[in-house]
Amino acid sequence: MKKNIFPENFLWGGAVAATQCEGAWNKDGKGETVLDHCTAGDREHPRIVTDSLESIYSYPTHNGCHQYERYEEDIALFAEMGFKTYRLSINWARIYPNGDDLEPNQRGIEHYRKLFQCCRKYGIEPTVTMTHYDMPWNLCKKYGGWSDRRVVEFFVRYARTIFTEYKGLVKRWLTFNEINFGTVTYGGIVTSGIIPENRKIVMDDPNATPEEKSKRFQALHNEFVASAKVVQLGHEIDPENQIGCMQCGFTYYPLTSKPEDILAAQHDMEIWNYYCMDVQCKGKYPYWAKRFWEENDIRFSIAEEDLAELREGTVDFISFSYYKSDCSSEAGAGEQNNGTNFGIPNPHLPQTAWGWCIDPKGLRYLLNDFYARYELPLMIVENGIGEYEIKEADNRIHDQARIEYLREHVIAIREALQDGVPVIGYTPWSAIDIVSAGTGEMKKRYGFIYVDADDSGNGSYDRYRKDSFYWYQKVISSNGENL
Ligand code: BGP
Repeated sequence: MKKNIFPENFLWGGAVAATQCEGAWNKDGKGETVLDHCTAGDREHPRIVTDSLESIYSYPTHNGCHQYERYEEDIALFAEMGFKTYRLSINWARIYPNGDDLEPNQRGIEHYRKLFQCCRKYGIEPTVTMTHYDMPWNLCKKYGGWSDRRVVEFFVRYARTIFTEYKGLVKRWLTFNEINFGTVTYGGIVTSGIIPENRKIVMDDPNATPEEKSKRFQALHNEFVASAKVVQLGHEIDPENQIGCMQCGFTYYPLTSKPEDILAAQHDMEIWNYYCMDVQCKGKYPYWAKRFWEENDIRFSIAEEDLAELREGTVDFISFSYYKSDCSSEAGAGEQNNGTNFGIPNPHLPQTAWGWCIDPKGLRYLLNDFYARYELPLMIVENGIGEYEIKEADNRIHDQARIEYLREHVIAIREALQDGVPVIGYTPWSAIDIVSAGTGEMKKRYGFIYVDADDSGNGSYDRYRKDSFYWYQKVISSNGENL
């Protein structure tokens, strides 16, 4: 019989983000975050950024799935599934409500302490994202988000607080969620904290001015410096800390075998993946960056001491999300981008209801590609399928599409392990139904656990095990043998 390829200590689990699951958006001293100020949206009505909170009070992001109050129940369910790890995030604005406060909010600190203790009680190791689309709104308004260098020190202060408070409870950390996706994209606000001029959240604006682009790349540079400082600080405070970067894993294939398309795909891989990963994993900007900045009129300042800081603060491992792959062509994504997709759909692949190409082989490809380049352990911290789902009269939820999607991706991970890639864990998105980051909808469901809630906040918010819950339980108990 073939030996099981998954290592014994493989980290099976599930993932969420605070702003999407907690709710309690104005409770216990929490400050407002960037996502609190994003309306819900869909293809016809994209999300926008607004100053007003009242008009969007009932939007799903403010409610999440009520995990702030119901975390004990949720963690018990995760334990029932057999989770070894739970990937969640600390909401920055619960600890430093305005971002630039001198003292942290004790009630926020205590909340996460109890939550982590609860995980530990069930033998679940928390994997904690330090910031996942939750920049305090005050920092966006007052400082222009990460484009202001002072924010680096605010983040370091926040990191010091959480490393110190949760020493011994949390040992695996991720710095910035999808740093490449949220900041490089010119219209993005969620990671950069830069409020776009027109308040529209588009993914990639071909009309962005050199000033706008420069601001984004300055913000990204400041995040890199913050990440490098925080990695060093985390190691000082507890040498057992393992600190990783978190990247949106983009797989780009050439649309055709035309050399121009091949170069376009290579270019996309470089900009969207390696630009951020090189800095965080190798401690330096990629060799082609200078030409890229020059040709795109991107100008920003790199302080004298930054380069040394980047060299010293490289990460211990790589984590990334993987949902789909796209194609690149000489002509660019153009109209097909439509503000909702990011690249050209692959004619050989099926798509989800939201138009994302389903491509398990692309995960094996990316795992090999990242490992060949960086030789660091890899963790897939998001992977899943958004679906419209219904709870049947007998309270069952038959999410067969999810089971198939995840099964094929677990097979891809197994292949990569056989290839020799050190994959350390897998936390599908999402552990439980939560609000979509992209659209702000509750009806785009990803979880193993169904939450009885709709987009207007109606429903009991009670939890129900989906078919995928029982499937994943078997996968974990057999350590990936029984798929
Ligand atoms: C990633 C984010 C998550 C998450 C997921 C699914 O980009 O890190 O926060 O939500 O995508 O995307 P969506 O919620 O838009 O379907």
